[in-house]
Amino acid sequence: MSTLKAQFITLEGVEGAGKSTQKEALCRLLDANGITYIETREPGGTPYAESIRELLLSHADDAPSAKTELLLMFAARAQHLETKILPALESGVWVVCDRFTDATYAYQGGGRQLPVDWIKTLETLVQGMQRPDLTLIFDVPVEIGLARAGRRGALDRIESEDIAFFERVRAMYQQIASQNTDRVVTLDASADVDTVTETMITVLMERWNLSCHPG
Ligand code: Z5A
Repeated sequence: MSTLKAQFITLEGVEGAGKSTQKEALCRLLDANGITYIETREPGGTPYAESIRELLLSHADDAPSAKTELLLMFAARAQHLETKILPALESGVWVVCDRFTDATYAYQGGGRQLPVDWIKTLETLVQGMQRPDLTLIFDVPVEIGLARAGRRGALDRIESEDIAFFERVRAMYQQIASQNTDRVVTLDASADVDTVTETMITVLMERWNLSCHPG
């Protein structure tokens, strides 16, 4: 059993980077080490925030403006953070979250090209000083990620953006990684699933001094 304080872990990357696939392996590592955790995602994670997710990702005739999209991301986040993430961390339960505020910097800041200062202001309003303890960015060339994501079927509203949008998203993730080296670890997600998993597990076992390998 780990004696670390409950960790807030986020997974990030462009479409089809393999976050969901690798999240399962990460959770197996936590299980093997007797760590109590919850899995969650953004936008969403609570019933109310999942309703906002539905609004954000569905195709509608009157699609939200970029500013509306940004505000809805943070509205969902405020609810998620206050009612689920913080209570878990405060009770000693780790949180594994598929996307968080780095996705807002990447998609609304990079993809939509909204001012980063707006995002910083909303981040402070909604989160105060709360930040993830560890962020894993799964980095993959956009064409590879989109091809993987496309195999899953119909694309949602944001997935339907063009290549240039996702190139800006990826570039912003790379910038975030270079500016937050204590918090962010970038993994090459273009390799096969097992190779990415093994690299990730090695990084995590070293970081938290874990002894039990899930395999
Ligand atoms: N969004 C935003 O704009 N702003 C925000 O603040 C937040 C989010 C929080 C929903 O995110 C959308 O919200 C997202 C960003 C935006 N939009 N878009 N577009 P999401 O995380 O729910 O949805 P997603 O990014 O579309 O997830 P995804 O496509 O499912 O990606 P993934 O989880 O990284 O991939 P995966 O499901 O693990 O894998 C996809 C497929 O590839 C699957 O068939 C796997 O078997 C396969 N795969 C995975 N890894 C590999 C490797 N290594 N090799 C080969 N094949 C692989």
